Amino acid sequence: MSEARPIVMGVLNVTPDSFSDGGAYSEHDAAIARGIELVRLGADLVDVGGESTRPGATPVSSVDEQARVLPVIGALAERGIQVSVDTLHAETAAAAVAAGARWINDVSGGLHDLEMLGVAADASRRSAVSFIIGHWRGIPDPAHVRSDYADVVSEVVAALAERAEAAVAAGVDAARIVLDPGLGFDKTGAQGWQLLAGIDELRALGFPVLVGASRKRMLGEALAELPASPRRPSGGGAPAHERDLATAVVSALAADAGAWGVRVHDVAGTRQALAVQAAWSAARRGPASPARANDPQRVNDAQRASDLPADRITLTGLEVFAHHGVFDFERAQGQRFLIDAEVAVDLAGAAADDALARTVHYGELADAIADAVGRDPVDLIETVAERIADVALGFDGVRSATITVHKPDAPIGRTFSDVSVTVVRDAASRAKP
Ligand code: PMM
Repeated sequence: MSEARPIVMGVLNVTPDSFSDGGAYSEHDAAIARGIELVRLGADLVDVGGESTRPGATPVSSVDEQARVLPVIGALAERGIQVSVDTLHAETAAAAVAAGARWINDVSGGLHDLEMLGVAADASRRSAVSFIIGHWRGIPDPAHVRSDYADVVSEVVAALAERAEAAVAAGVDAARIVLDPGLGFDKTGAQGWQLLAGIDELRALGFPVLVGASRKRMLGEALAELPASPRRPSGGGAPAHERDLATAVVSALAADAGAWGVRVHDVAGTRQALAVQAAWSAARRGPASPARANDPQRVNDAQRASDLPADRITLTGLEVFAHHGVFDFERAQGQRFLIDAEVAVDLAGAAADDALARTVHYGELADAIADAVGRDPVDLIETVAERIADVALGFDGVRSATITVHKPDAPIGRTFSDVSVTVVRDAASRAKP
């Protein structure tokens, strides 16, 4: 049983046939409008993909994929919308992050493109990007289904544990990893249900779990015996778009089973199902417990750990010349310090009103940090980081600050590329005595 509402990831497929409307809008405009609509309906983040991973789909080059998704990602991110990029290609992932995506969703978990883990690592370090690792056995191919598992739950759990380990070894921040059992990817319907029933074993790995059952064949199979009805006029297994009610039911059950998130096409239906699940779950916990399931602050588990809202402003590589250090020559000569600052702040109001006054002015933040680093020398970069955190938390609306101070020219008698410290501070704990 889970207390917090799972995040809802709205699916936005930007493929040539997804948005053909006779030419009233360009495909990009229509996709952007649909992404905004998904958020209005209750999506916490929008998953933008430009290549179908359905069995038998024609592969798309990463160049074509980028032409489809980057303008959409850029436009949505500019409006303060949390965006993930659904891609198998490292180049697309990197370009999407540069365009404003804050999540990389790779259904192959880095197996399809060996550069992916490096891109995810870089993005998680520099831009606080999260990495969704799907379970996968290869390009989906109707002629070659690799669903021969002796025990699908333990094998998928072991494979995802291995991928997560590889990601961490490559430098991905473990707090930003999400695991996905990859329903429908080389799994039969029955194996999909076993994986959902075994979600606890996957959660036991310690990472948030995302469920992507939306409109999938396993739902059609579960409905196959039912007669046609107004909502399922086709009856039987029903075409994909007639499986939204079944998807919403899975969302509620996944929430009850402790899923961190659900990836769905019909956001409104899933939000209704989650509201019902939340009411039931709150009553089960009793009146004394806080109804966290209704918490309007849409956060993910990784972020919940440090109680950060999902929105953030990130400033990286701010260079300041200063005289900190334990050695006299450091104090006398000075050296470069590079600062990364991530401040958690609710950006919804600023985005809605397009109002600078309702957000943190990043130019002013940069100036304030530079002033704080430049003044009175201290021995430790820990002290410098703490000082910057104080400054950042002084900006209106900043709920927490993650500050990294790099000292790339530190006096270390070995070849090295960087040394840094990171402090994570939140406004609530600062307020306490
Ligand atoms: N399924 C699809 C595409 N992307 N991403 C994640 N994380 N999990 C999934 O299960 C998943 C995905 C294929 O479904 P679609 O064609 O309906 O988008």
